Amino acid sequence: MVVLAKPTSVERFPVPKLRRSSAAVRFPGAVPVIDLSSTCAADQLVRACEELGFFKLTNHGVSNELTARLEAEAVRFFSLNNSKKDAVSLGYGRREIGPSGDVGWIEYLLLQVNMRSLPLSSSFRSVLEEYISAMKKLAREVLELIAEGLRIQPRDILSKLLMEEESDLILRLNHYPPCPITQNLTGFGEHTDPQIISILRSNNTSGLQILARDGRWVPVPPDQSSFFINVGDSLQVMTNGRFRSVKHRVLANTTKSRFSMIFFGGPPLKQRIAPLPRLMEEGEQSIYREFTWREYKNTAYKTKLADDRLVLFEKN
Ligand code: GA4
Repeated sequence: MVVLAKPTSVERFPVPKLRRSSAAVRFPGAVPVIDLSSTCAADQLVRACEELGFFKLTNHGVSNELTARLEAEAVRFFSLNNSKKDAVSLGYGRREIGPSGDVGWIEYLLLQVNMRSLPLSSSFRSVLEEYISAMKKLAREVLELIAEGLRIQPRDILSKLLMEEESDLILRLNHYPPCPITQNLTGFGEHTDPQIISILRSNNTSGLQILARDGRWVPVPPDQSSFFINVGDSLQVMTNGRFRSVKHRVLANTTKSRFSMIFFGGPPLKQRIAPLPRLMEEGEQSIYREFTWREYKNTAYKTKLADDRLVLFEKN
């Protein structure tokens, strides 16, 4: 059973009106859809990362059965009573997001991928491990295609950052319970992801929205069999602002639960985050001052969810 406190201090947002954005003109249907098996995938990925920082991935090779198994475990977990869920002291959260006072109509499990001993059932743990290796493989494939599309070598210049023993990988399982009494309630407030890339899969309940370049919130229709990928702040820096780390948010649904699982790919803490020299044109200067992933992550955890964290690292 899910018991969240009353949605008193969780913000409400006006419903966005649907109009065509400039990105929608180049990508009919607002969100670019990229077929990973297509021969044009590399170029399309780069274009989507530049124009929107967000795309939907089809023909990704991850079995629906694996996702369904993980979702079933997550549903089972979230239906436990709160005292049992609270006992998973590392990782389970309800309503509070981050340490800076942000709240949402949500409960979640936030799992550091390299953390071995979680007090979860063995069936849950084994499907988690399978899913995480599928996500690492997919992240590798996407990042290698992006390097190909950017015409930079070596091919694993980006993907290797997520494949190291100390890479900072997170899996987040979110449950947004229905909220029948309040419309347009925030499930997860607007924010950008600090990492390199994020790979999201959800059930068939709407709620996710992305911020288009013209300032409009664009609803992303759910698609249970596809993944949605977004550029994170670190990839924006590594491309010196050529790729966009897209702002996104989730509104709670009045009738249906939304479940989502997101894999966040971050580099090792000691990794320096800076524009890739191979991408810089002659005489081009970095927009950002130098920093490590540790420094960025520590700063992120001192900010509010909606803050623009990258401006703190821009050169004046
Ligand atoms: C956003 C992306 C991931 O969900 C997350 C979030 C993290 C958290 O929930 O603990 C943060 C948020 C996220 C960015 C700013 C800080 C940290 C909450 C918050 C207010 C796990 C992450 O890595 O950064």
